Amino acid sequence: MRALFLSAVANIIAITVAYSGELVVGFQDRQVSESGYAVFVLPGEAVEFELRSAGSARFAASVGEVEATSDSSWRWVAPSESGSFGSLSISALSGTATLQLNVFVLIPASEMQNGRVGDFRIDNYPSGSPRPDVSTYLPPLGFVEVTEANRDINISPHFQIGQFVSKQEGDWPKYVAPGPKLYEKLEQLLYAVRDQGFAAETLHIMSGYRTPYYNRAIGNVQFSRHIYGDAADVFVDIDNDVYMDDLNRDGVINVTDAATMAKWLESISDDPALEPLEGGLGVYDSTQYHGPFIHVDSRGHVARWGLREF
Ligand SMILES: [Ca+2]
Ligand SMILES: [Ca+2]
Repeated sequence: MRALFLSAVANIIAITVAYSGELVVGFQDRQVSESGYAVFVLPGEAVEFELRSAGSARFAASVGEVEATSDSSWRWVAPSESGSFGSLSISALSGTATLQLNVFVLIPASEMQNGRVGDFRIDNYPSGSPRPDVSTYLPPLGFVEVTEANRDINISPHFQIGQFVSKQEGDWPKYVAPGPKLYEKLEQLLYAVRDQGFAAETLHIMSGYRTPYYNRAIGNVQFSRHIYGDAADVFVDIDNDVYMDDLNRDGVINVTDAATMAKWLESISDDPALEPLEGGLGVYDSTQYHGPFIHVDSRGHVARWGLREF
């Protein structure tokens, strides 16, 4: 017990030192040090925020109510209006460091009627679990209401909520089960891509969240991570032609480019920061419907498929 406690303290100190000079904030079992991440909350839910870097900070909220619980922690209560959104700002009292977070107040899953939120069909989530870790397969507690007004809001520094909406038919609003760990993992993948000399501003999300209804319609497996919001099929697309780029620089674009992208993600999997983001990684070849891509998810345990060496 004592050893566990000491190791947890050591981790926090190591992370704080690594980000020295920036603000590091913990909330909801997460820790962020960059602006642009989103906080997903149920209406009226209280969230504890804690400053984990040195110094003191002030906390400002465009929505909801905030009270300081110490000089480095706050209790913020989300607005009661589901579907609303706003921002939080944590600023260092000395220096210029500021951390801006976006807020999405979820539509509670309990508001679904006949498998729908409004006109948008979601359908029931499968019961049970294909694995002993049942918590990974619990239905989402709520959904982000994505509209033309908020689709361009960031959920992480380089990704917007609109990139993750299901391709199923229907008008706005659409609904997305949030996957904060997935978004952190995609940021890490993007950094790995940039480290290889590809100046991508984001990754192309071919498929992000899928409702159980849509997932079944396209014939996918029942417990697909896409229905839990923590999976995405992605590729690098700097030239913006909605097709994978030539990542291994061999003059052709094929499955070896997807395998190259998978290799880059695997190459950073030893990073302790990625350990809580562990999950699935699959390589897919092109078909007549799509180009090569990789599947990435943060299901919490290792799953690999389609990986290959060239
Ligand atoms: Ca391309
Ligand atoms: Ca290639």
